[in-house]
Amino acid sequence: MTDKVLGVILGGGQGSRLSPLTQTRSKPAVPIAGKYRLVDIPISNCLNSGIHRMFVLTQFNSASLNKHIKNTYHFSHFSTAFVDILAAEQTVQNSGWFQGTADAVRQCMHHIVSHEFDYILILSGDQLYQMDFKDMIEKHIEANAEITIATIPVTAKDATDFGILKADEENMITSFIEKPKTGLEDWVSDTGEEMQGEGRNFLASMGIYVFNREYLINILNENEEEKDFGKEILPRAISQSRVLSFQYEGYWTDIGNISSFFEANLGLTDEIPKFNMFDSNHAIFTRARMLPPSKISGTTLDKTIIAEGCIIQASKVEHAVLGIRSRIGKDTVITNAYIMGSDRYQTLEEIQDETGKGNSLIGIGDRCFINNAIIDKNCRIGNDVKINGGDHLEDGDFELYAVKDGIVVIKKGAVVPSGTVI
Ligand code: ADQ
Ligand code: ADP
Repeated sequence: MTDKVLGVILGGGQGSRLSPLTQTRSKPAVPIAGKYRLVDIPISNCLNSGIHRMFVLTQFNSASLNKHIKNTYHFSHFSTAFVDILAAEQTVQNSGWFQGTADAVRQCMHHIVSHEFDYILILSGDQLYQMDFKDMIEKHIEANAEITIATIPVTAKDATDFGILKADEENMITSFIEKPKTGLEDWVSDTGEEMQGEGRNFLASMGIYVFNREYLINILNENEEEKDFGKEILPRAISQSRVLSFQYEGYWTDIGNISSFFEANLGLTDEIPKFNMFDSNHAIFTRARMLPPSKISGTTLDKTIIAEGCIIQASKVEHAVLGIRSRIGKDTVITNAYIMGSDRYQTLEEIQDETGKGNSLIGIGDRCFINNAIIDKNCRIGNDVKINGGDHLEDGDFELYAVKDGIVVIKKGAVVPSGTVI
């Protein structure tokens, strides 16, 4: 049945909420959990569900995204599987960017329809979850629905950030509102005893949709002025067709902004993380890099994830994710931080040469203190640098770093001189 499904991953608009991580790369290429990229999550969910053909739609066709997809997702010549990137492109009919999620799919339709499929699975590119889409597609077919929306119970506090809906006793959606700002009391649903016990009384759209092929083609063609699924296409569809709610109760989180991105990454260091990277039935695929094992000396480690190829001499690392090829100098203390690592090692000659000139090396130097921070790739943090994020810092965007919700984000490739205090 999943061979009749084509996956479409919405790779992101401008990604401004994740800036400065998206300053030099597209959103799907943002590194997470020390060794993966955001786009690996929906792609892995598709592959684990038996969906082997998918497109990634992106506004910016960055070199790093292309390289990652090309180097990671290889399939046999005898299989029909593929993961292809479709970037916003100028055509005779269209000169602009994707104007919204539905517009992105509409503009790529001429590529999409050249494949055979009965159902199209539309996914967001910025969510952390492990879901088997087979169940959802089965329910969609059984219910003879035109569209199925995956839904999850949320609290009143979260409800204003999502599409909220109500369904009848057969789970057919009767009404839908995108990100309601007022009148929330009219949108309470019976989400079951367990969810109600947690105060999760509202059914939110997860931004995961199954559409019947012809239905999607027609609704997009007939309503060309409608650019967005959540704001326009879905409310229209619900008023005129069979739209099913598929309720999901596993772990799922939207990682659209810096603080949710930070929390999602550090959450992986919990004793039993809600997102389980160690589950071989839901493996997360990424590029195989053949890096050496990590080398650690003189360090007290607690609640920390360390990717491959790191060289760590810090005195303490606590509640942190250290990405591939991270290098951390002596007597440095790192707490509550995501260090993304780097793309290469420096040679011994280069290290000698740079040290002789008094330059900082790739990685983090000696005697530094780093707390509440994200250090993007390839940064050179000198010695005796103090980076202490927290509520005492005001949000702002500077040359080397930005502060968002008290989290300091050091920009990719930034050179932070010895002795700097942030
Ligand atoms: P949002 O996530 O706020 O709400 P949106 O900004 O439209 O909706 O993004 C959906 C996905 O599409 C994201 O992965 C985003 O990066 C991507 N995207 C956005 N604009 C794009 C463009 N122009 N080109 C390509 N990709 C683009 C949506 C639904 C809500 C639902 C939440 C759940 O509208 O109803 O509750 O998802 O997270
Ligand atoms: P990002 O991961 O930050 O989006 P890219 O994917 O574009 O960045 O860069 C990663 C790739 O670039 C790595 O595979 C690495 O081989 C290469 N790379 C980046 N910087 C350098 C450099 N200074 N020297 C050699 N290779 C580099």
